[in-house]
Amino acid sequence: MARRPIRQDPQNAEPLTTRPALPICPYAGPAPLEDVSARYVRLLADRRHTAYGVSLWALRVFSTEGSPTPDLAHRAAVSSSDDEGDGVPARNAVDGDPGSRWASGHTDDQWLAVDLGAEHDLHGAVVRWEDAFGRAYRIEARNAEDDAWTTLATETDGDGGTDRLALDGSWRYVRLHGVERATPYGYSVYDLEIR
Ligand SMILES: [Ca+2]
Repeated sequence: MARRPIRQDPQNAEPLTTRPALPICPYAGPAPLEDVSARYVRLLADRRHTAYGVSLWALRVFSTEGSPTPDLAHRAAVSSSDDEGDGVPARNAVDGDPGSRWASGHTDDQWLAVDLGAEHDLHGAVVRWEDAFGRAYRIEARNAEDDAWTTLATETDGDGGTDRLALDGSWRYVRLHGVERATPYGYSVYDLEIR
C-alpha cells in the first residue's frame, strides 16, 4: 500500500480530500480519503452554507486496518458460568472500565458469553487478563441459543497480559471458554473486546 509519510505537524497539514459545498444535510455520508497513514486529521470548512458557522453532528475517521469495527462487546448483554463474587460480575468484562474485572469460579471449565444483538462480521478479540489468567482457552461463537458452539480461536499456552486473537465469520453470540487456569483462582478478565 502506498503511504505518505506520517505528518506530525497539525498546523501544516495538506488536505486529504475536498468536497464541494453540500446542501444542509446531517447525514452527508463518507468522503473517501486517499490511502494514507496519518496521525492528525482536520476538517477545514472554507465556506459556510448559511450565515451561521458550520455545525457537525459527528466526524468519524475509519481505518481499513487495525481495528476495522468498533468493540461490539461493549455493554453487550453478557452471561457467565459462575462468578467468584458479587464484586466481580460478568458485566465488568464489557463495561469499558479498564479497572473493573470479571472473575470466574475456581474451576477450569468456566465461560463468559456476550450477545452482540445480531450477527456481525468479526475480525478479532482482545482479552485483557488480570493476574489470574487463562493458560488455555477458546473463543467460540454461534448464531442461535440452541446451536452448538463453533471454535474460532484457540490459545493453548497463554502467558496472560493482553491477548489478541483473530476471528472470522459472521456471528451473534461469542464466548470466552476457559480450558485450563494458570493459577488456583478462576479466570479474571478486565476487558473482553470483540471487533
Ligand atoms: Ca472492565
